[in-house]
Amino acid sequence: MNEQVPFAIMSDREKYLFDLQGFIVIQGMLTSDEVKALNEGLDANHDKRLDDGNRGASGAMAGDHPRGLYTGMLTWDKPWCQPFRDLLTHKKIIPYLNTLLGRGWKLDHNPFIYTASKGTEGLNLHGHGMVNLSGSRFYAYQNGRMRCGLINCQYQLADVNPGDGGLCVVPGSHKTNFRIPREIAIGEEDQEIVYHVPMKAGDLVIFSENTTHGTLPWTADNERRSLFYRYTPMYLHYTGGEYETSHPDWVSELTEAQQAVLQPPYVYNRPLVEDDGETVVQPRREGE
Ligand SMILES: O=C(O)CCC(=O)C(=O)O
Repeated sequence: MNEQVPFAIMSDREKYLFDLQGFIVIQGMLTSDEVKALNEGLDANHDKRLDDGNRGASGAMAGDHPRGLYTGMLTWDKPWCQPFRDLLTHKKIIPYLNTLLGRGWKLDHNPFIYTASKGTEGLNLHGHGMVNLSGSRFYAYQNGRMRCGLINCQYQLADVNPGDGGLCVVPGSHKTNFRIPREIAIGEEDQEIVYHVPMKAGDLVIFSENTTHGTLPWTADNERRSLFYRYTPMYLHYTGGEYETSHPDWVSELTEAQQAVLQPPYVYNRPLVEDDGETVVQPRREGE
């Protein structure tokens, strides 16, 4: 049994499921007001849609047109940026990140949204378990702790019903030792091992980047709206591009915890976000 604490923690059930599957779904992570504010922000910025094309979807993953991509939400005009800024260190996500990444983690790169309409192409399955010795994309359990490289937090802003398409995963594949065969990756063989993840608006799925995952073509009449925040341990930067070491002016509008997770990768004397949302600066303790 978990001890009673005044803030949320990752429960024993959730730890078991993540260790077993390489992903977990947290139902009702966001309130309907939070989902509404995020959707209103997206609606008000519809003109910023980009095509996320040429990702090589083949076989059963192919479709008629590319999915939509939005980035830069943290700097959209006010008030539209605010609900996206609030998610950076949402009080409910902190304990999951502390448990899976260790104390001291950071946003890896700009949050982004994938949208899809009926007929939108998918994406071949990728993420290769433990095939390569990689410090950036891994899953390990050691000394009583789970640890990952890049972690995906995908919030749904619209329902994803069974058969709609969108995110699919191969449960347990974060521990596999063999590369996924192409015929499985393109959805043509052995699809009973692939799990489509149905969710309601406001639900969250957390998965390790080394859990084999991909996208099924979108078949529903309603728009897919999936919002990604991707985090890494404090010592790691996964997705390319220059890292800003001096923060732009708008960062001073953020809370201490939000600013802490926009810091570049480093370890020593780093501000750490505790489970209760407080930020502490201290040298890393041995064993963490
Ligand atoms: O559609 C999804 O949820 C998965 C997307 C993905 O794996 C990717 O863009 O690399």
